[in-house]
Amino acid sequence: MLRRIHEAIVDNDVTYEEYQAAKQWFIDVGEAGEWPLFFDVYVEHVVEEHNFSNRPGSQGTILGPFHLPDAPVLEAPFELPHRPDEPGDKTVFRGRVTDPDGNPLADANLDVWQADSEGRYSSFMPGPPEGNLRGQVRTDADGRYEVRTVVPGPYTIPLDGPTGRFTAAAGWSPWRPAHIHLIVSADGYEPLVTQLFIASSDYLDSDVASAVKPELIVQPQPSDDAPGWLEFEYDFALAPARAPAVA
Ligand code: MBD
Ligand code: FE
Repeated sequence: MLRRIHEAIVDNDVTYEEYQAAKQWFIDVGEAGEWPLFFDVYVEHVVEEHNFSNRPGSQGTILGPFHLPDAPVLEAPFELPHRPDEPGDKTVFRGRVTDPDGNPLADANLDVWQADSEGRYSSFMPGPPEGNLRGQVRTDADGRYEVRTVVPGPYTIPLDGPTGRFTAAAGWSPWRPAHIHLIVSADGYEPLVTQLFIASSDYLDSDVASAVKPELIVQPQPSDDAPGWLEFEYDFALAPARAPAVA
């Protein structure tokens, strides 16, 4: 890291003024508590691509800064906790968790979290109550799962902080397209950290976090048997664990 910084200073003829401005910007990122945001938006996708490009099974993408462990494990009807008047289009998604050959994984866990229809994550932004739109579900004996929720809205990084100022200075869009986060895990398999992107969302081609993959785009459609609901399907295939668990 230091070698790259030293090279950049020489290559770009960095002045003392620029050095002091850069130093202050780094200090500002820390004081604003934006290092998790900055790293996950601008760095994590390369780590993900570099480490997992040859992994069998479903595509993953970045974790991001808004996961919280210990979300409640849901019982049927597997509805993510939400406000009584939760805004947004109701949607149900379902599918199977399998190994790379399509064999079902029973009792796999899907840890699901997402922004509300206005792009706000509970516990990180004012608006939604603690625990909103966060929960875990388990697959049944056939590896099937189901989740009821609302379609999230696109998310923008805070515009008034150092990460937002950096983004504006570069002339980049600060938006992420609407997405649902998941960590899919099962004993003996690599956990799959991924996101599902809503096909009708803006910003699919300009994600500030560079985390969209075509395989991860889903298209919620009006449900035939549940009027007023959208629905979509998604199957997850997990790669076998790289090393046996240490006793
Ligand atoms: C998000 O919602 C997100 O998923 C990532 C990766 C970075 C910033 C905000
Ligand atoms: Fe997110």
